[in-house]
Amino acid sequence: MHRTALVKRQTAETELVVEIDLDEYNDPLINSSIPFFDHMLDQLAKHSGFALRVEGTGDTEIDTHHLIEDTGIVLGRALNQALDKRIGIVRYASINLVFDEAMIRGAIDISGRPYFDGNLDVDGDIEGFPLEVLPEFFRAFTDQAKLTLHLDQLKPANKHHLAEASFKCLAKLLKAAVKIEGKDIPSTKGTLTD
Ligand SMILES: [Mn+2]
Repeated sequence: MHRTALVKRQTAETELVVEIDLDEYNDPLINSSIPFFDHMLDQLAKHSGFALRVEGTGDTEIDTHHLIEDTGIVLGRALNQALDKRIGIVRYASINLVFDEAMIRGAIDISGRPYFDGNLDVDGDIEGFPLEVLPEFFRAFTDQAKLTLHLDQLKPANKHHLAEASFKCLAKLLKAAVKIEGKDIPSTKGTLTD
């Protein structure tokens, strides 16, 4: 049985739909209304191997911050829902992800405990994608997905490469950590959701 979820969220600021299948890959269906963010979400879909649909609209005439952060919330909810009780998952993964001069050291624990830590250089803006939303996106995502994520930038990097390496790193971490390798919940506590 495939692990899937469909999550919708509407507020006065944004409206989002995320659909995910952890056990099947399809061409990504991404339309966040922010082109560079679409490029990032395409990376997330492609390199995680998940079937992913993200549709978003919002008050981007004010700032793209709301929509990008809220996408993290809804993506996190969808992942949490698809993982259900997290039975049999690998749980942990770590990787150094390089993109030319950019290098991100990432580690994940699908632990049930929301935690994000990282030292990403957040100066600057790429076509309506302010880099300062990167940690906001990852924090919103980990809060809702109930997992621990560390993304550390090891070297100075071009902004586009840095953002893209971060999303690719998250994708590869998720791909490895959600794989099923057993039949029980990989925790001596007996739960990864509480
Ligand atoms: Mn690119």
